[in-house]
Amino acid sequence: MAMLSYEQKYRVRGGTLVGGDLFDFWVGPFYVGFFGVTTAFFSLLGTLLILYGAALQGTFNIWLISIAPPDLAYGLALAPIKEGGLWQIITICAIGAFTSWALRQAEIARKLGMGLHIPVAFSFAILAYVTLVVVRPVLMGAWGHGFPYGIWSHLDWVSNVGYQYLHFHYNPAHMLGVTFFFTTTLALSLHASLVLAALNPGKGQAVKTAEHENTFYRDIIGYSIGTLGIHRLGLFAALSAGFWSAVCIVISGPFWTRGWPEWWGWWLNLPIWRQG
Ligand code: UQ2
Repeated sequence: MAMLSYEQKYRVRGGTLVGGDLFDFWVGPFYVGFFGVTTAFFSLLGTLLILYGAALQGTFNIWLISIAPPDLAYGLALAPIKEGGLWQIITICAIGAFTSWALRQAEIARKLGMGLHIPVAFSFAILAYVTLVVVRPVLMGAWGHGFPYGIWSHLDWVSNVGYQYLHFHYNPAHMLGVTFFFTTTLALSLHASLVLAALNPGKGQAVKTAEHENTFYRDIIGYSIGTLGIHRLGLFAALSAGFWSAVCIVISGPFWTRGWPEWWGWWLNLPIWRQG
């Protein structure tokens, strides 16, 4: 892969969290590091185990491959390989790979003297996944509450778990999650279109700068959040989406077992309008 001559100056030594200088090198364009090795190990092992599970299942149709968690009867015990044990090992590989990836991001950020915003942001995605397959199953007492690893089957799982609580859109944390997901798309579309508009003024015209970007929003809504501000807003909205998603599923079951519409009884029962 091509590497520009000036990139050589960013190939600096140090910043490692584990392994010192031992894994402090690159393979082609890729930084390795201790966590590059562990990322590769867990990803490869996890992928091979998924392929083994597909072979056991008897399909290599990408949409239909599914690795199911153990039956609820196994509780929080280890299950036999073909009875959900595969799902348990694949889950360990996934968490190992995701965590290694975050720590590799942290090592590279440290190496370059940058902030740790990228690994912190990625950690919210890891948190959401771990909430689904570890925290909630542990709180509910069985690995069987985890979701199956399959493109089609995980959609069925989401649908079924949603209907278990009658109407998931009445879950207040779900409302916050959805709102933040939409806010994220709104913020990114506003930002991307604004930047592209400033950079593409038309043939022969000079490219516009942040002054024009600010002025556009001041003219149209009387307010500009600023070039740094829009990125702070975007990161906040995106991390909040992941955070509230994790909250909305972890409270469903461990802390609320009835239908979510019923949760709003507290509002209907406020003394100012409650009958009798
Ligand atoms: C902005 C600005 C940018 C931007 C955008 C805005 C110059 C390049 C998109 C406008 C954003 C506003 C007003 C906030 C909107 C609020 C929500 C909740 C979506 O002002 O500064 O920098 O990209």
